[in-house]
Amino acid sequence: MKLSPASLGGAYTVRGYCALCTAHCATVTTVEKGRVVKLDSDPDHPHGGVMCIKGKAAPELLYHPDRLDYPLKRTRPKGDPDPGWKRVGWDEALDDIAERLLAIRERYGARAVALAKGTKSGTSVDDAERWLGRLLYGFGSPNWVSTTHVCNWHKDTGFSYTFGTNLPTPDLEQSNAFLLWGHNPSSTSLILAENIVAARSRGMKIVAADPRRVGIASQADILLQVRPGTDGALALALIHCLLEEGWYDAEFARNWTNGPFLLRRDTGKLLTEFDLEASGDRERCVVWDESAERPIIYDTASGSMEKTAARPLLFGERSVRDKNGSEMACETVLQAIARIASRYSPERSEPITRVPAQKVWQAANLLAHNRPVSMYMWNGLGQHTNATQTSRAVAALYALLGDIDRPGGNVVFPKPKLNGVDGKDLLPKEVAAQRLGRAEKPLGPPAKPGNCAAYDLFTAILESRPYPVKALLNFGSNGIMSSADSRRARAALCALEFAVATELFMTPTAELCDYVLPATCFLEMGNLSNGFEHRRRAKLHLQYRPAVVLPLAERRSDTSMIFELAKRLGLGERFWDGDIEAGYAHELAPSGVTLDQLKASPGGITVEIPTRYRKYSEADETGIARGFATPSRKVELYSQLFAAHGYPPLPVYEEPLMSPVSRPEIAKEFPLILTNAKFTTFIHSQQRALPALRKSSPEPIAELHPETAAAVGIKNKDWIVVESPKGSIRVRARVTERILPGVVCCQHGWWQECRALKQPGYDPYSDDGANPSVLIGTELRDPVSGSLPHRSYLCRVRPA
Ligand SMILES: Nc1nc2c(c(=O)[nH]1)N[C@H]1C(S)=C(S)[C@@H](COP(=O)(O)OP(=O)(O)OC[C@H]3O[C@@H](n4cnc5c(=O)[nH]c(N)nc54)[C@H](O)[C@@H]3O)O[C@H]1N2
Ligand SMILES: Nc1nc2c(c(=O)[nH]1)N[C@H]1C(S)=C(S)[C@@H](COP(=O)(O)OP(=O)(O)OC[C@H]3O[C@@H](n4cnc5c(=O)[nH]c(N)nc54)[C@H](O)[C@@H]3O)O[C@H]1N2
Ligand code: SF4
Ligand SMILES: [Mo]
Repeated sequence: MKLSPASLGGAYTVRGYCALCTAHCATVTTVEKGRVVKLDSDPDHPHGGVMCIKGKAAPELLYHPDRLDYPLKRTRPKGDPDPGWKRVGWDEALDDIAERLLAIRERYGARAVALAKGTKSGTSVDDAERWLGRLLYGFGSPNWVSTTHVCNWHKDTGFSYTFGTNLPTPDLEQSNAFLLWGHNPSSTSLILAENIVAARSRGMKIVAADPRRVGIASQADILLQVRPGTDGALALALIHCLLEEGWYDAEFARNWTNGPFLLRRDTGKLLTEFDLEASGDRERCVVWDESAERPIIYDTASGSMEKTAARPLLFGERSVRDKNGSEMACETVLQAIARIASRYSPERSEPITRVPAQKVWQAANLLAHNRPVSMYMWNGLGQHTNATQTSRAVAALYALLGDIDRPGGNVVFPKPKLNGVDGKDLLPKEVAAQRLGRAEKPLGPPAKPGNCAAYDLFTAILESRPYPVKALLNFGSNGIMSSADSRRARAALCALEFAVATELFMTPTAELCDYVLPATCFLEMGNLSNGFEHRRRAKLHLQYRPAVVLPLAERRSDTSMIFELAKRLGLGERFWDGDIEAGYAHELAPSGVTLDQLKASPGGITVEIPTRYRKYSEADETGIARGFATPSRKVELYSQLFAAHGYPPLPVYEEPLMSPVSRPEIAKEFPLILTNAKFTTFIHSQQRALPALRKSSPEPIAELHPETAAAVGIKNKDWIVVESPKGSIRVRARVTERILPGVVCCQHGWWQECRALKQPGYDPYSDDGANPSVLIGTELRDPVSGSLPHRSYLCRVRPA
């Protein structure tokens, strides 16, 4: 690697961005005498202006004495208290790893090798993610293990079943109201929080739904403090208000959603042309033309109505004559939604959600009368057994507000065009179909976008179901801590024939592998960034982030490990014979910007592409509006795909599978609702070893309301036991008015010690530990996405 001559001595600064979390804040790093001394925010960058304490603490991460510095090989059996780590050379390690993987492929097939990776939104494995895909799919395995089923699937793929796109970027510069749902960007995504605060200061209103009054939610005009896991009922309550009061966008609903499509009352399925004529097409749907008072056909394939001047009926029941001449009772999709929503009117859902009815009416009124509305949702909705339906209900609510892709709504902003390198095209369809979990979740993460859940991997390892998995490449994922049922995770890792971890630290997961390879942190490696997430201008911004300093000791970047491994696995040609910069040049080719230009522009280059709004209304080559990227080209309030797979096609509320309502007999002993949340100081299971951070959050805590605490004799800062029917942990009580009574909010990720501050580590498996993953099992899952109930389980608390 080449660094600037200044790296040889003196002081210099390097522009880049912090790769620790999803915010990717732009930074200026100062190096003195070859040592990184500080990181500041880069004010001249479209993703600049803010930074958090974690980014500021990055020098401690770079120089931490517990960082892994050399490739290590296990010499003693797994499960042995002493792994017998032996330092080995890079070539020896990589040669042996490649040989073992090829042998396993030879014996069991490529699918017996799985690859797990740290989350994009909270690790710098993000730098390497595209190359990891290329490696795994080039090797021939479909088994890409991620945490998307408890992370972003519900806001992204879940949302796409309604809108044909992942949740787009809120156009906050032009929004008059913002709906924040189960997301706390002040702690977890600073750039977004900054955008919201700026919009608020020019008058934008905020509605938030969160069981806790924290961050932006604490400044909201209306905060809906919802019982965890009942957000679907709350969304339906808001829908009821919009429909009942006529506050929805009727023009948008009529022209751009499938709300006017007719449903058969007998089957609840969409009425199709085939119901009306023997020669009719099952793909063509029917709407009721109010002007002519007759049914007309909507052709899904072309996106056109049989009659251009039709005025589709939005609400109501109609009788149509079927192909046998009998009358068939039908209603519009919107009529059916109105009926479902009326069962959750604010007054009726108050006992379910615990949100006062009057607040729900106020929130609906505020949103409807302060358009355009933009929104964001995330983890608070994604870790429940009903997460998919909740995401559908929130999407339906947003559809009724009509602001998708309008100025001030959530907008699909342009990004520079780059060549994709993630290797998805290398995997044959029939191999992708064998992905673990795909049979049970045909519309879930294993199908779209192509991810396995850790629990399905563990079943394949421990029970050879549906087939054996023998090896794991683990690139910076701490699966022991991030998956539910950490004890089973340990058993599975111990049962593997071969496992490799690339890591910054010796984590509980790395500890169970055969090789542990030392990875660089973001200050020691370069990357090509294709656009930033949260701002319109930043999406157009390309940047080459150089290494600030040379890698310490023998650390290497994941990207360089992948390129080297690829050569040894016979994939050299697909990896530019190991030349990473040739790979970057290939990616950049269509953008009009070269790697040399980027290197000469350290702050990056913004590619000018004009924003287009309401792209759904633009005509396609046939002259018809292109609509949305859904099967019907309409926003799908009714999902035909869901219907075809036996899932409820209309958004419905399902009570969480472990709740006081669904399991009253368990709730007698475990009366409190267990949820969890992230906090500003740490990312998942990381950074507990950094003194600057551990100082501010030394111990694991659980938040609970004064009433909840008093009922069992708990005082603020007491050590308490949090118990579920599955297990227990010990944490400190934080007694706070900010949380809904009856709810206990934990934090996950506590395992690492901080020697400098003499703060202990925590056993991931023990009842005396602090790992909330041992509190929930993996049996109860969302039927579509396989999400687990990290945020709606039952528990009780007592003083320790
Ligand atoms: N500091 C920090 N930043 C991070 C991360 C981190 O670990 N630490 N992780 C990164 C990653 S991978 C992700 S996915 C994002 C996640 O970012 P967020 O979505 O903000 O994650 P959380 O703070 O865990 O959850 C958001 C909110 O959900 C609320 N909540 C809990 N249960 C419920 C519920 O049932 N309903 C509703 N409506 N709300 C509920 C919590 O009170 C919390 O305020 O953050 C990224 N950034
Ligand atoms: N109970 C509970 N469980 C949860 C959640 C929750 O809210 N509650 N949240 C879930 C969510 S949203 C997510 S995304 C997952 C996250 O789960 P994981 O992706 O497993 O995240 P971490 O636990 O932070 O582990 C990431 C590991 O990557 C290492 N690392 C960091 N950067 C690099 C790098 O550049 N290269 C390499 N090789 N290693 C690196 C870190 O040292 C760390 O050990 O957890 C999920 N699990
Ligand atoms: S919010 Fe903090 S950790 Fe995340 S990118 Fe910005 S500075 Fe880094
Ligand atoms: Mo996540």
